[in-house]
This record gives sequence, C-alpha cells and structure tokens, in this order.
Amino acid sequence: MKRTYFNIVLSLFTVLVACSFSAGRSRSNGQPASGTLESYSFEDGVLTLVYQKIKTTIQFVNDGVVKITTTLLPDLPPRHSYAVIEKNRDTRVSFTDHENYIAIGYNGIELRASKASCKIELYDSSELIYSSEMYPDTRNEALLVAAVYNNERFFGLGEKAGDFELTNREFTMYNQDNFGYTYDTDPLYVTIPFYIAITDNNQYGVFFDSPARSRFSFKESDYSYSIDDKVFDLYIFTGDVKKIIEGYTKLTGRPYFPPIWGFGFHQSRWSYESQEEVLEIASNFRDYDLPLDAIHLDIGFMNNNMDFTHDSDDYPNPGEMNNILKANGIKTVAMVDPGIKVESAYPIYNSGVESDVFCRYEGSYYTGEVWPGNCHFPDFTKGSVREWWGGLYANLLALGIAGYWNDMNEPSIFNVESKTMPDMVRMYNEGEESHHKYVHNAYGISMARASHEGIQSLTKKRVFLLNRAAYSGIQRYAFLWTGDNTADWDHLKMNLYMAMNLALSGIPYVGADIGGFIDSPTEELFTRWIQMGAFIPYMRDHTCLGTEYQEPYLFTGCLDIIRKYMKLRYKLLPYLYTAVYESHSTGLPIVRPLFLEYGRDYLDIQNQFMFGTDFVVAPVLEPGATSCEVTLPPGIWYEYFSGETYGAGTHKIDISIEDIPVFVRGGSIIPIYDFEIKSTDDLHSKRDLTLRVYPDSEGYAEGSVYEDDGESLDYQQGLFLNTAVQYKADGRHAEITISTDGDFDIARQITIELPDDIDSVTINGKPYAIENHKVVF
Ligand code: MIG
Repeated sequence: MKRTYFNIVLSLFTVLVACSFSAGRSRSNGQPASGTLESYSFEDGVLTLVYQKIKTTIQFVNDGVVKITTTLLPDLPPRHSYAVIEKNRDTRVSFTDHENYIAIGYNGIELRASKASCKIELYDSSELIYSSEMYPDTRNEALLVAAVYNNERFFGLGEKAGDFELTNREFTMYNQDNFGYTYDTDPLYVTIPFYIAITDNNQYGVFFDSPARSRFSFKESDYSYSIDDKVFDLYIFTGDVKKIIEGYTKLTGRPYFPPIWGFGFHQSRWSYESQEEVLEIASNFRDYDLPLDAIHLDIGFMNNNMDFTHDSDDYPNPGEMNNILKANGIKTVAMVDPGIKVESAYPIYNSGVESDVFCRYEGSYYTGEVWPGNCHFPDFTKGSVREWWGGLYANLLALGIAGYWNDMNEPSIFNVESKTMPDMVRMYNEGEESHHKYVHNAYGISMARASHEGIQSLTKKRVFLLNRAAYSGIQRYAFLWTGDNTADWDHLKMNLYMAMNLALSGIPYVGADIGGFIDSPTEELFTRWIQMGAFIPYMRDHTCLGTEYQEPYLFTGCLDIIRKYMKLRYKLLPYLYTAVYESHSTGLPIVRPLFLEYGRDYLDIQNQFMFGTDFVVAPVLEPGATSCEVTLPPGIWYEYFSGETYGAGTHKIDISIEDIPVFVRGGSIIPIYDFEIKSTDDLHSKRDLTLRVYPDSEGYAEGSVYEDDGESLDYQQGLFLNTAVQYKADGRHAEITISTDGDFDIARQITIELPDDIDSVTINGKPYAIENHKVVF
C-alpha cells in the first residue's frame, strides 16, 4: 500500500521534472536531446543504456557514490582517468524496470534513468536530490549536462578567483598562466571539476571527470555543465559534506603526507641574485630572530633558464651554500619548468631526444617558446617519460637541494594567443593516444606525478613539491600555490577564499604568495597577510622580478607583530601537523569554512575560517580597521591571545594592527611547542609538548597529537605516536587520561596547562603535583 502511494507521488514528480527539462531544452535553443532509449542491459552492477544519440553506463563505485559515464561514440572507449584511483565497484545493486524509467539502487541511494531521454534522477532515502539531462551539442562534438536548479548554493571547483561562494556565476576549466589575475579572472591555473551543492535540506557533490575544457554555470536560470569531448565520467556523492569530501578523496586519492618542513616558513623571490645573497637572506632571518625552514631558488638559479642546471657564475658552489644553510636548519627548494631548451650542447635535451620523450606535432617535436627560448615539452602522460624525468632530479639532489617547485606546467607558452600548446599536439595519454585538446588539464598533474615519483624513488623520503597547474588528484603529489597574485587587499581576501574552495575540493596544502607577487605591499597589508598566513597550510613569502625586496624583517615598523605570528606558526606546529595527518588519513581539510563543522546556518561566512577543528580565525581583510564583527558557533570560545571567553553569536570586537581575532573552541586540548624554534630541524633535538586545556561548559575537553620523525617513510611501518588526551573537571579537581598508539620512540616531556581554578589532578588515575597551573607528565 505504502509503496504504491509512494510510487504515484514519485511519478507525479517525474512528470513535473520532465516539464522543467523541456523548458530547459528550449532555453538552450533547441539543442537536440539524447533521443529515446533504444535498449538497455544490466550486468555485474552496471546499467548500460543506449539512447538514439548517446550511450550511458551507471554504476555504484563505493558507498553512496554513483558513476555515470556518457559518450557520443558508438562504444565506450577504454578510458584512463588522471584523477580517479578507486577501482572498487559495488555489484550488490538492485535493478527495477518501471514503465517510464529504469532504476538501480544501493544502500538507500536510487538512480533513475528515464526512457524518454537520457535524464537521470538521484534519490537519497526517497528524496530527490539531483536530476540532470545529458545530450550532445549540435555538431556532435561536445556533451552537455542540464541540471535542475533546486535552490542550491555552490562551493568548491578548486582554484577560482572572486568570492568564496560560486552561486550565480559561470566558470571555464582550462589551465592557464595568469600573471596579474584579478577578482574576476577565470580560468586560472588549476582545474578541479568537483563542486558541493547545498540544497535547502540536503546536499550532494558532483565530479565531472575529463581533462578537456569544460564549463560550469551555477545560475538559477542555467544550472549546467559541458565538456569539449565525446565522453565524460560524472560522479555524484551523497551524505553530509564531510562524507562527500571523504568520498571524493577516496575516489581521487587522499592528500599525500609531506615532510613537516613544508609547513614551516618559506622565503622566496624571483630571483635571489647569487649564492652570497641567499646566504645573506638566511642570516638576516637569524639576526632578526625569525624562524625559517626554506629558501626558494627561482629560475635565476638555472643556467640560462635551463632545467636541472645551475648558473655557475652567480652560484659557483651550490653544494657549499646548501651545507651552510643546512647547518642553520634551512633547506633550499629549486624551480623546474616543463620546457626543455632545444640546444645541442645541453645534455638533457640530447637525452630527451634519444629517449624520444617529447610531444609531437605535425610530424616533428612540438616547439614552443618559454624562458630558455625554444623548447620541447616532455609528454608526461607516458610512464617511461615520467621515469626519464624523475631521474633528472639526481642533478639537483647532488647539489644538496631538498625540495622542488614546478612552475609553468599549464603548459604556458609565450607569444601565442592560446598561451599554451596547440590543440593538435599529440599526447600518449596513458596508452589511449590523443591530442592536447582532450588532455590539456592533465599536463600539470602528470608532470607533478613524474616529479613526485622520481624524487621519492631517489631520496626514499617524503617529498616537498610545490606545483602550479593541476587537475583533480593533485593532492596525491604536491602543494599548490595560487600563482601570480598582486599586493592588494582583494588578493588577501582571495587567498582565503581560494584556500577554502581548494580545501573543499580535496586539496589541503595550499597558500598564496604572502605579501603579493606583483607590486609591493604596504606594511599594514604585509602584516595582515602574515597574521592570516600563520593559519593557512602553506606559508611562503614570494615576490616578482623587479619589485622591492619583501622579506619580513624589512617591515621594520611592524616587525614585532610579524615575528610574533611567524613564531605562533611554529608554536602551533604540533596542532597543524596533527591536522595534516588527519587530512592524509581522511581527506578532510585543514582550512575549513565554518559550515563544514557547524552546518548550513554558516554558509554566508566567508571572512572567517576554521584552522583544523578547534580554531576560528577572523583575519583582518580591510585596511585601517579598528573593529570587526565575528560570528561564533554554539559553545564557549576562548580568544587565543587574551584568554577572554565568548559565547555563540555575532560579536563586535575592537582591533588594532597588533592582532587578528583568533578563538579556540571550548572542549579542545591544543598541543603546542612552547619553546623557541628556528626551524623544524630543531625538533631533532627537542620536541617537548605543551597541552593547553580549554574546557567546555561541562568542564570537559579532549584532543590528540600526531608525532613522527617528520621526514622519512617510517610512519608507514608504525613509527609514529598518536596521543589522545581527555580532561574532565569536577569542581577544583581534574581527571586526565592519556593514551598512546604507535611505535615511534621519542624522549620528550609533556606539560599540561590547566585552567586556573584546578588545584588537584590525576593522570591515568595517579595524582600529580600542580605547579603554576601546570602539571608535568
Ligand atoms: O613567467 O619563475 O608563478 O612564482 O616567480 C613567470 C619566475 C615565471 C611564474 C611563477 C612565479 C615565478 C616566475 N614564474
């Protein structure tokens, strides 16, 4: 009975949806639809539907994730995905043939495909949450997806300029060099065709997997996307937002686990002019009592801009330079571009020709102009080319360089209108021979993969790799920085918005050039950027050729404030590194928009963010601010610097240049390093932990710390230490339990900082003495 009634309601709904689709079609000028269903089959959990003009398969790849592959070709071609690593498929899928549609279902998720046209509807526990129709363009060269707009608000899509929220905007996905981009520029350097849609009472995620050029429109009047190819994979994720991100990063890979020094402070400039200058910069940091983990060697380090070489006039002895830096705990990071100079006296060029690694075009190697002059471009979509490339890092490792920086890998080409290689350049495409046009957005990730795998196999350690152009899955290989930004307040804001959207898109390790790349920041802007940057996963100061020097100690008027925040970054490293490990394990990000933790009531908050699960940071994003409004979710919040407590709601807070408002969640225990650190290298000799207790209204708090050696792969063998701490106060007495997991053997002391009113404490049942509100364990 119930079921029949239910079906009637649903078919009514189907009719309504069908009507709105025909409206959608006429809006797009009578695009031919898919045609009606001609035949179908269901085998091994895969539903194959043959419509007059297109063919679709539908399956469940893992818990609640639906995969829909659609093609204009007569048969589904074999298909390599640059993003997807998940091989699993659920075969325990139910199948039912109805009068107007065919349904497959798994675990409360049902997908219905209409027989009238290639239109799908996704039901989550009987609620329709997403529906769209797929059809070819008039020339039968591209595929379109028209979705039904149901009051969604959109987030994600990786690296996009402008506001945090994507609703009512349109986007193109085509990786592009973008010197001087602004608030409205689109596209930028990175393609992540994954978004999260929040409806009035539900949510879903969509991943539109293809490395060809695509477009997204998130307008009420036009909610659609399209791809310039004859095939795509569409994945739909259900569940709450965390489950959607976990599902997406299970599909495309969890973020890799970088060395801890990647999260220290990095200093860069295009380019430091000489070995002496690099050493001078390093010693300035030490003289001004500023922590520093790495200095970047931009293109000026190379001999005439040629990869894997160095300029022996300006850098006569990089090995010696790196030894001196190393003795001071500082590492160097060297830039590598994809273009290999066409130059008969350049051994790497000759070796490339010999190994036949370059992309071909019109019968010979494709030649494009970049920094070194005319270049050929390795075809990173081929395994043997990646191996060849990976081996080249031996040249730089021999000089003592510890980290690497991939630039220009859109690939960027000078003096051509498209700014990149021609469409018809041939690419190996992992054995499915294709043209650049169809794999453009995968060039950067393929280079990053080649670099990461090559460096790791040479060093047998964790890799620090910073990378510019990317596609979904890049989180398996590299950090991203958001390209050539500008020293203005818009870019300070965008640094945050881009970090949040990238975070929602599975990419936690990101940051922008602090202070701005183009032009020079005012002292106020630089200070605000450092204050926020202390809480953004990747923290690097970088600036362009020809700008004023921009090292932190040059901002003398605010140097004490800048120093305080750079040291705060190091103080919070145990907390940050624990969040990194969580990202690596679950895919959940470090920078989090408030709605990720506190739900849809917080969708409008774009100028505050969470740093992990326990901090709300309210960066100051305007010049001359003397007060700001901060919205706090339910609970008790402790302002980090003053210790003052706040409740839920919107608070007006007085501010000066000294600080940005930072709040710690009542109920958390924050691990910190409460001693001086010059670089993460110091952790080899000392790593005592301090745990700060911030009780909630019940007198309860908990937290955890992840520790390991910070650089080797030994954590994979269990050589880590996971410490979980719980705290419960009863009047003036507190009980603490501490438990550990893992085999990492370290000698370090734990100090627990207790609230002022506590005068007796037990740890794991034993009484301990309190001195100065602290107990040593
Ligand atoms: O066309 O290597 O985004 O960070 O300093 C400019 C010089 C090439 C662009 C990068 C920037 C880097 C610069 N590079």
